[in-house]
Amino acid sequence: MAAGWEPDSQLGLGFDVQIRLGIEESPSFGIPDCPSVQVFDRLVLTASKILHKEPNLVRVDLDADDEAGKDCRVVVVGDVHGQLHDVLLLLRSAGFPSENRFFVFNGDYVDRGAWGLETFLLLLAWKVFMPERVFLLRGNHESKYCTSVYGFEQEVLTKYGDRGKHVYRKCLGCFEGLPLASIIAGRVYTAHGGLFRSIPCTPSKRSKGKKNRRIISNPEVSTLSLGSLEELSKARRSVLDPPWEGLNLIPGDVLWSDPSMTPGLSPNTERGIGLLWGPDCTEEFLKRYQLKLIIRSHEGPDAREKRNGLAGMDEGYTIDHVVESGRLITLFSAPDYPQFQATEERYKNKGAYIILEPPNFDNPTFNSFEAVTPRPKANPYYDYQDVIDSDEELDLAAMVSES
Ligand SMILES: [Mn+2]
Repeated sequence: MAAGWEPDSQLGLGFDVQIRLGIEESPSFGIPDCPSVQVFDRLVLTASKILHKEPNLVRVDLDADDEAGKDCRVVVVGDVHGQLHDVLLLLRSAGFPSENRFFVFNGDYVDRGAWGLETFLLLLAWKVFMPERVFLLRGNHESKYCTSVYGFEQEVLTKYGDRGKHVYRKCLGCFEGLPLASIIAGRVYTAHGGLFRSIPCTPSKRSKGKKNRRIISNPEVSTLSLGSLEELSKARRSVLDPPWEGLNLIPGDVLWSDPSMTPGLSPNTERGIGLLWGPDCTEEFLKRYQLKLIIRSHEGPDAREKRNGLAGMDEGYTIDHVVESGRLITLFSAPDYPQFQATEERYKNKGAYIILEPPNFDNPTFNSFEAVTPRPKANPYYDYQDVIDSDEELDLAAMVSES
């Protein structure tokens, strides 16, 4: 730990975890041991307190007219999925967070890759260290359902042994605090999945005598309309499993939706949750809020292989919609994804991050990067032979019976 810092201070805590994770000590990308349960508890408690206080829609305000704002940059990062070695490469390439370098992460820190826990803790350490510079949004994988299928739960249980359940529970609690979306410099909207529907205000119906009351709101396809930032701000985000009904539809959409080349809004039948939205919706959203750019993530090379009319993810990003008011971009930051594959032929995709610069922060610079080689060896924490590649065909029936 750096000399002169109180061990219990936030600065000390952030660096303590980083050092334990080998950030400063293993330039060879060796993957270190996880921090002790004691350090884990302190980090997660401190980070959770900060995260839960943030609004659903965090505003990353930069003022280029301000002397300090002139030199600021914002780095936007997409899915990283537990590929710690590639995250470290990304951070070294983009530069670590600093007074002038902001970071917005678009979620999906865990699952599939073997170091979801280390990745998440590293980012939490940065959050604690620089809460006004590092913003961590939630991805659809920061949920109980996904982590039970795609490896993170098993990873934690394996790495922490008899304290594993405790650690996993604390991680889920922390996921609940992650905000859903950001607005950067008043011009750029970012979220893991993207746009979301409006929820018509129908009074919730109680079915008398039944314990399991449900908010009845099942809008017909024809009544789907684009939601507002006000609705997003009011949504309840502390629901971890894919929220698929009532007022919780908004977080579900923000985390699970995908763009489409077909105009309008429609249910995302491929994923079983969220929406598909067309270029007209991108235009409507940008225009309504005088935005220039939407940066969303959520689709890797596997997902893109099956999407008609949308580009592949070879370079780690795609420009999906170009409309009058601006653009819609998909950003994916896990190169050579997924870490474990059943087939011999790999996608060999690059990962990418985006840099937004003054004066307007709305003209993105794309930085594609190759995966770290040689690929560090690890064992998977899920049955990747049997689990489908992308997050499709969500098993809603299983979720209902579990909850
Ligand atoms: Mn995702």
